[in-house]
Amino acid sequence: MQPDSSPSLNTLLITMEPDPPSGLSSTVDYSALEPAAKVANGGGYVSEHRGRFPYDAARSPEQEQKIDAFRQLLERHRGDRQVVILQDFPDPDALSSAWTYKLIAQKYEIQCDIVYAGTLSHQENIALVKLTGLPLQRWTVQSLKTKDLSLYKGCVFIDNQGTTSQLFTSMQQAGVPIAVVIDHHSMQDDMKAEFIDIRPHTRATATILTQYLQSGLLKLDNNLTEHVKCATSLMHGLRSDTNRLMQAQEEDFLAAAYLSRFYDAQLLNAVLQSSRSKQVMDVIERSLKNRTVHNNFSIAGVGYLRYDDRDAIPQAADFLVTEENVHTAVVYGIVHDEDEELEVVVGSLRTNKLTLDPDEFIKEAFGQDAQGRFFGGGRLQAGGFEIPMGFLSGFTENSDYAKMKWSVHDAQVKQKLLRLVNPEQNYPKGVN
Ligand SMILES: [Mn+2]
Repeated sequence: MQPDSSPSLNTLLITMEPDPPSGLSSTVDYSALEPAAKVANGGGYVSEHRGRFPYDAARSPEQEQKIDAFRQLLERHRGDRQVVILQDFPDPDALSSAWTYKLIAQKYEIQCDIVYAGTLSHQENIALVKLTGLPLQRWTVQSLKTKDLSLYKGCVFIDNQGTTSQLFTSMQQAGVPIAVVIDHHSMQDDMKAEFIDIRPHTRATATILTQYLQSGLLKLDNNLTEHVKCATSLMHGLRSDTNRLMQAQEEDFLAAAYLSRFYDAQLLNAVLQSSRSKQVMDVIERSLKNRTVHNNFSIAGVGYLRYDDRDAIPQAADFLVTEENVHTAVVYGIVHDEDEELEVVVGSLRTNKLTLDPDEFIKEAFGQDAQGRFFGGGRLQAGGFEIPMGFLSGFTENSDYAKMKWSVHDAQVKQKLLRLVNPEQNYPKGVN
């Protein structure tokens, strides 16, 4: 779900080419089926239905305005080159939405490079990128020094607001203006961008991008392999951010219904069939062993893990939250990258408790850094955090020292979480 990404794609054994799409005939004239009917919907507004698919979402005037503003933005930037920045560990929702943005922008002769700075670590994400040929580049902060950022007339944030990307600061420093932000996480910082579409109540960014497609910004064509693969990735993104559609709302189902005309079910199946690596299984095992349950919260520290296995953390949290009498799971560990001398405490939260807001919970638990930026945040039922280790950072061969370092961080994270989980225990009632 949340974070994920690496070029270790060679670990993938599957190299199937999907069959050519056998979708519905694109010659069906829906306007003939539904002649210019004025359809009122539950939202209380009336929309013109001529020429739309019968199950097409009726758009509110606000949505229409957004789409118009977006169209104008694309028009203004005709011929530009833009960089689309994903979170350091991009998930299927981010990957597929960015690809869709790129294809839409292409129609306006805007050339986009989709980049991320971290790792593709979830097996499904690696499979998705490999099997669909999703155009993606990894830019490390170091490699940025060799890039000419002045080529880019704007940067674009999709499924994130820059707070989860190491590239954000470099873009700011290079003076690349923020052209577009499309996201469904709660508003993070006060962002200044030319076009912003942030919908915290929408379950998936893929739903937003699918609505753009439905509005006619780009007509998907069953005969184009790239379109079929992109629709398949959107279906995957949408499913993955809605817990296989179990948390989907009407707009997500409508988006999925639209995508069902174009996606390749066999290809999606191949992506979903990808299996977990041994390392991921080991992290899940550690999370099971180390978990402690307080007030229906399951909390597990998993110690050190390699940067490439970072996505094992949300997967372990997904698993822990399935235990009886547990409504919320938090799993965290120290992620290290030996080559880049990087160490960071990474954690994931999953909850089934409707009254628990992961964004609020994480912000409250860990607070802000010296610059006033939160260590994490979330969306419905899921959240994540990353805490830099500062002076204590740096991988060491000395195992006693490493153990000591882990226990300090483990205790600190636990203490912060338990303050919220067991408030009474931590704030004893006054003597009077
Ligand atoms: Mn998302």
